[in-house]
Amino acid sequence: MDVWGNQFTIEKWQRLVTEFLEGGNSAPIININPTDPREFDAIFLGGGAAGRFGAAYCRALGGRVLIIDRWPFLGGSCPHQACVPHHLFSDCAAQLMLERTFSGKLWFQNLNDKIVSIKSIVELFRIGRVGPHAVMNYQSKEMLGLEFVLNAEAKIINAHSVQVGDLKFHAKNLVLALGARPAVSTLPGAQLKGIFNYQSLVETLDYEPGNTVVVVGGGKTAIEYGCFFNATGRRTIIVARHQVMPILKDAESRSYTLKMMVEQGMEFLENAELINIQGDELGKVQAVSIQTPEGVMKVDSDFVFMALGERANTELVSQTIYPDLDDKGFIKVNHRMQTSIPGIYAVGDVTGPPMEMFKARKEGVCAAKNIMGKVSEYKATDYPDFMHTHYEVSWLGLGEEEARQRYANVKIMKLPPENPNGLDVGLPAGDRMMLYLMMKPRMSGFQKLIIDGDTRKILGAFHIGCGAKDGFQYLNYLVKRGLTIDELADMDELFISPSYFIQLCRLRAGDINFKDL
Ligand code: FAD
Ligand code: COM
Repeated sequence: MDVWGNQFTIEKWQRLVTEFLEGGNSAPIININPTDPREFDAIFLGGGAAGRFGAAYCRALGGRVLIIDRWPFLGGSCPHQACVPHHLFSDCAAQLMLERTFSGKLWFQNLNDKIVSIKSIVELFRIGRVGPHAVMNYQSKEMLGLEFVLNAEAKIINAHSVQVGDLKFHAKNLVLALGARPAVSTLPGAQLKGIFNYQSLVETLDYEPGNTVVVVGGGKTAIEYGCFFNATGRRTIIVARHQVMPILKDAESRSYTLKMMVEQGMEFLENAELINIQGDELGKVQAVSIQTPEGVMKVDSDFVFMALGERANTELVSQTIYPDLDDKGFIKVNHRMQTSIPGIYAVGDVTGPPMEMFKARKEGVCAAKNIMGKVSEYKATDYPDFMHTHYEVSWLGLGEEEARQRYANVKIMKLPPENPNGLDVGLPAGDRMMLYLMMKPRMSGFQKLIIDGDTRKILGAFHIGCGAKDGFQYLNYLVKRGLTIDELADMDELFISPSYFIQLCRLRAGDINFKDL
């Protein structure tokens, strides 16, 4: 299907993408300028976050680029199977926690013992995701002027040539932006119906899960999806080989986060392993056995969610070109995003962790700059991070323990303050947390700032609650540039905002030998 020269509206793209996804239409969607005589500076294999941003930047620098993607839309896994469903589920979890906490009070319906449909939320997503897909296609074609071939598997012929069906394309450079996929369990029974991962959940769930969910894994995806399942009213057991949430480095913040999840009914089995999956006569999972430090535990469940990490999509490259891979199978790149093969770059999830959108997009941009002759280096370090439980948990910099190892004079500012009586105290609380403040104060959140008392520089910040995540993007930028307590104190707070860091700093900033707060 040649779309060059057709100005499709977003609605038209929405209908088209739906048709392609639902009808299994295998015709490539070709958007190539037939009158441009220039050779392609780069072919981006994969039009997800890394490929799309890289291609847009390359074009902005005057280059000619082609994106090839096997899906009928640009934007990749984020809107189709990853960030967007995750945020929908996490939004539902936050909303349901509010409704369950205040069930039967004020205007809240009585949700006690009620189970909310997971299937209907997944179905909602399957229909809704086409909106973002359509916007990506419209924006890429009409606004960014990108050339692309969609709905088409690419084959690499050599370091400069790619084949799509009968079409062959040649470029000065190739950029591998092929993404990653969920790692799968090798346990017998892992193929049974009812065993899901983040992809198969949104693609194949066709029944309403029962009352008990088993989640395998202790990382972000396990926690985020686990909290959602739990918020729908189901018993949710997280099985983690080691500790859960190893990524959350501040012990006190981690402890508050865990405590609040346990209060919501989440069950955690640490140092535990799934050892057996049992199915019924119809080939559907019905129970699992878990090895825990205390012994083997059998759990009846028709819904098991595997969050075992990700593997690079390298099948395509392993057939014809052989870039060096690391020991986990991700494509090795230097700081310019160059692989071991001259003229071939790799960007995004295919190069390994951190699996984050900013990293994928910035790697794409870095490759684009180098391709267009602007020497550029990128390595994702010192970035802010977040994870959704029923709350938003955001952090940057060092946790208290590491800060104390590295600095002699660490100061802490936090809310609520140290509280030996363990009373149900309020504060912090900001937008979306005020009802908790008034009715269940201990649930109104936790926040902590870690400071080097000698240089007065901010070393780390942690926030558990809602609404502070946006601020962490900007705060991290300033912290990396040496933001001090005094500079933070000089900012203008939009009181009441979800994080109280500015005013806490101002309360102490006048003091040369300031103390904890
Ligand atoms: P992708 O977006 O996966 O793009 C790869 C593209 O390559 C795909 O479009 C694919 O169709 C195409 N492709 C692959 N093989 C071929 C082939 N042979 N021929 C043609 N095309 C091919 N990050 C955040 O920052 N925030 C979040 O909230 C967040 N939530 C997440 C939730 C989950 C459950 C997961 C799994 C990830 C989440 N991430 C999040 C990470 C984020 O989704 C990824 O880092 C990002 O999407 C990676 O972009 P990419 O371009 O590298 O890969
Ligand atoms: C966002 C997809 S959902 S992309 O990064 O804008 O391509």
